[in-house]
Amino acid sequence: MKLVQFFLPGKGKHVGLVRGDRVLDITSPEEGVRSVLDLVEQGKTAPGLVKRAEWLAKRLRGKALDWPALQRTPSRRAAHLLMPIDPPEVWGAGVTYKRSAEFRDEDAGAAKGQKGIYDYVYESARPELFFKATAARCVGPNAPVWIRSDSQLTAAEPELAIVLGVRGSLVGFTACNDVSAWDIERENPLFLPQSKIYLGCCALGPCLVTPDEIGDAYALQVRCSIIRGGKAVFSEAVSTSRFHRKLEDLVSWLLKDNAIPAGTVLSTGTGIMVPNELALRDGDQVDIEIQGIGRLSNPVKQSLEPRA
Ligand code: DO4
Ligand code: MG
Repeated sequence: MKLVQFFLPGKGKHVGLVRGDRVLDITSPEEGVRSVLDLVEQGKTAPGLVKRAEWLAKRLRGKALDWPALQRTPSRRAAHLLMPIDPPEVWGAGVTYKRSAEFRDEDAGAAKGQKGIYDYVYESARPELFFKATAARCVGPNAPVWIRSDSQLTAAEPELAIVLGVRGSLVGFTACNDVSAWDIERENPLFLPQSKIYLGCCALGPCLVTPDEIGDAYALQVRCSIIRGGKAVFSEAVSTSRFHRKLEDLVSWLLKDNAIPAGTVLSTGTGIMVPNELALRDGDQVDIEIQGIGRLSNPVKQSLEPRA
């Protein structure tokens, strides 16, 4: 099952179930369903979520919209996609692919053959988990992701993300751009939170796909393209078969001595490292396409001064 959130002019946020090229409106304030987060809280687990959404679709026989028509620049005057869930929390996992560990250690100046901090974490039983964002810091499809005003080297990090239900059950998958100010991260590892967490640091979408529909989560192609001046200046793909951990393992570390609310998103780390020369620029567009999920497209904006 694929679920989305979309905006309707004059009405606000609605919940949709994607069926082919159509999106069935399954919003039901009477049933307490105004958002995908409401559905996740009610369904609790993936089967519960699917059952609840199907029940609403059958009962409401709501209006259907055109899926391609929702894929447009957000505007108050036209229906458009929103992020597929408003996550109470977004967490990130790091160095979960060898490429991410090698690239980061090289850039941190670790001598060849020597274990750097990233290689250490790649091999360690304890994964790197960091707080990434709240819903207010995230954007949905076709809305701008931001380069912070004090960064000259911000990169896209294309990642498969999982959505958690109650007590850490896995209820869905989505695509995430863990936009990161690498220059700030490289200056000192203690600056990581500032490289990761700021307004517009995270894009999610285009939909939430439940586990029954995604198939093998360890065999998905993730592709990232950067479009500049109408041309793709970067396009690379990785398979999640190169993911070094198990999703359940990441979730169990996240839940240790921690209260993780339903609807939390955990982004699982990048296996594609965009070269430094292709750091994001104002006006770029980042496309992240994940097999079974679809394409998450976002324009890039440079913040010129700190925003309130
Ligand atoms: O350790 C820094 C961040 C790692 C990360 O975001 C990733 O590997 O995707
Ligand atoms: Mg990342």
